[in-house]
Amino acid sequence: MAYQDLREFMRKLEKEGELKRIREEVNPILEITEVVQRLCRPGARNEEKSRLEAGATRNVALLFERPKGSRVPLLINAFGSVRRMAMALEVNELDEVAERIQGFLKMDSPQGLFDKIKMLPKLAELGSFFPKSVKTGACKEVVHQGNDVNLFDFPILKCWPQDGGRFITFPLVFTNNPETGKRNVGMYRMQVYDERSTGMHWQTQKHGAEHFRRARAKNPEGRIPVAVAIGSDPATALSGMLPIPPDLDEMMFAGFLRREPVEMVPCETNELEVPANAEIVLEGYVNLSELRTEGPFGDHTGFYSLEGEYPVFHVECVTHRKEPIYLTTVVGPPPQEDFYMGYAVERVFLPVMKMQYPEIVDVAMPAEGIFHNLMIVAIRKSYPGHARKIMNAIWSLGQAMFTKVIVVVDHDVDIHNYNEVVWKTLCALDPERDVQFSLGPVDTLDHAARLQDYGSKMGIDATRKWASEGFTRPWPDEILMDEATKKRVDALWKSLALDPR
Ligand SMILES: Cc1cc2nc3c(=O)[nH]c(=O)nc-3n(C[C@H](O)[C@H](O)[C@H](O)COP(=O)(O)O)c2cc1C
Ligand SMILES: [Mn+2]
Repeated sequence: MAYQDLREFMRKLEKEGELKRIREEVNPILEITEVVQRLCRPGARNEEKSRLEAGATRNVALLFERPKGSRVPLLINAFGSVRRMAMALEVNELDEVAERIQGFLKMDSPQGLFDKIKMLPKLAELGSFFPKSVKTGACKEVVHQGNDVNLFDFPILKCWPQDGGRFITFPLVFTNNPETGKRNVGMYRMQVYDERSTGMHWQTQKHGAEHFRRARAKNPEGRIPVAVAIGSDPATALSGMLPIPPDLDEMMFAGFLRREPVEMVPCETNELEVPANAEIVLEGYVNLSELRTEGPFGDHTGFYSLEGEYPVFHVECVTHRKEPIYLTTVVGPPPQEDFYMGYAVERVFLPVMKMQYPEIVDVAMPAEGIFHNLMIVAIRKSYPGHARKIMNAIWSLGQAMFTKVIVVVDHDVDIHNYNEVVWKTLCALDPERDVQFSLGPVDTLDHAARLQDYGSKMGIDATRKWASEGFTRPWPDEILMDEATKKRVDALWKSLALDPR
């Protein structure tokens, strides 16, 4: 059974020792961030065990029961470890989700009748994940309209000292494509300007921004309806960050992840639908002619993203559950909670990449690469120029287009061992020959790019070079001891008395 809502996930976290309640009053202005920092940094996957052994504070989810200035409790770091991400998706290992996706991808275009019949149960299963419209739901337990709406009822964080204000950091932003009517859901931060308006940080290449541009092209003076859900069952809450193609409904994907359809309820004041189990819903609109300065904001690059001009969301109605829980997260110097979300995306979508490019053996995105700055790719190289072909493929693959540096290595490099990657990459490199530059769209948050949203990328071909690529010298073998010698030393080992006693 899927988690029915955020509370059920919270109870599970608490039962498993993965959540701690904070009864002290703590200020959502900066203080909560600082508490979270002391739990989750440094705390990269590999370090976790040694930190625990050293008696470091445990990286757990936190429920602040008394955030200063609000009656609403605040949940943070709920997804801030590989274990909690796996719990959120109800698997033991994230690879299990990847295997399920692979199962569906394999059922491509069956030829014979029997193949078609064999596929039916899978297709029916897929159909059973479609979101389901229901009349009403828990998110409607309390309704505030008009002057009754006050965003400051909620313990919205000011995360870092130079932030331009308080930011809603874990929203699901709902819009419909003005041309196709198809739904999009994205996680885009929202700077609170006053009781009833916020920024809408739709980065240029994201689907929400595309909806805005298409609607504006039709009617520059008009507005589009927008709804925001905060806090839902974990798969639904996470679906807003998934890099899936435009017009593919994130709510369908959430249904697939939780193996149960997401129940959707109509908004009170516009035609959009939101998850029935949401803790808090904001309904309103964005004027197509209005932009306002947004930021600065301490971002996941570990630097402040600069001020920019973004659309404004006007809130007309707030609905919430009785005693709602405010779900949020902090981004900042890596690794933070969003690293684990990104890591789950990397693992879950690997089969999709492999399906399109079967030569890809594995990919790794180190936390310090902030998702878009560095991707290490291992390939089974089978023709000259293959590494460069994969770079170009990645630069044209959905949000992987943002990847600033791609390092392509041979299939026998353990790309999750960054020491090995550095060693073998540098050894395989003739820099002038093996580095390739390209121009294209870059992440809006890249502050080093020559222009916002546009800049250069670098690919490093760190594979073994072939004669067919013009490399005429012999390529040396990697040094490895032979098995017979290893066995003989195994037999000798004890008598050498070299192990610590
Ligand atoms: C915590 C967090 C905050 C994010 N904030 C933003 C943001 O402010 N603006 C943005 O465009 N993307 C942001 N993203 C990334 C988007 O959620 C992600 O690119 C998503 O795929 C966008 O959905 P879309 O493809 O439907 O546009 C954020 C991601 C996370 C995990
Ligand atoms: Mn989308």
